[in-house]
Amino acid sequence: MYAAPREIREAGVIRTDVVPGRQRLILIGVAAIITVLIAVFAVGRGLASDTGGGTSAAAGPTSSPPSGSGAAEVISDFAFSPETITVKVGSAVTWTNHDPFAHSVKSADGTFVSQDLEQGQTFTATFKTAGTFAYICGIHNSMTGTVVVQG
Ligand SMILES: [Cu+2]
Repeated sequence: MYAAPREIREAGVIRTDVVPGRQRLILIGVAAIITVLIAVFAVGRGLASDTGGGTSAAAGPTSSPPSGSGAAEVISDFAFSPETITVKVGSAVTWTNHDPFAHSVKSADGTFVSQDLEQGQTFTATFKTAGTFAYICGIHNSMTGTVVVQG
């Protein structure tokens, strides 16, 4: 019963002796600066790793063609988007299936036919001659699209 009050008094004395007012302010200031620096470094590393990851992820799964010579088609909700895509001769068009069902790309004249594409899979066709190429999904024939290739 007598020990508890003494400990409290001792603790109070220790605090006052070891950390006087001025030193307390300095310590608080230094601690605040260190905290800010750590936060800045943490954010910087986070952003750097995010950027790196995004870049490698984009380059990884598909050898995506340069934006100047390639175009992207999305297969989603049982539709090709855009339904009509216009590219220049020599361009590649890459279809990516976003549906949790298999789809395929099958041109009316048979010049380009994909295998069945599961979710996340891609198919790329390169168009070396000008013309209008209609295509469908080989699994769901009501899904239609058109590639217009301009010379
Ligand atoms: Cu389909």
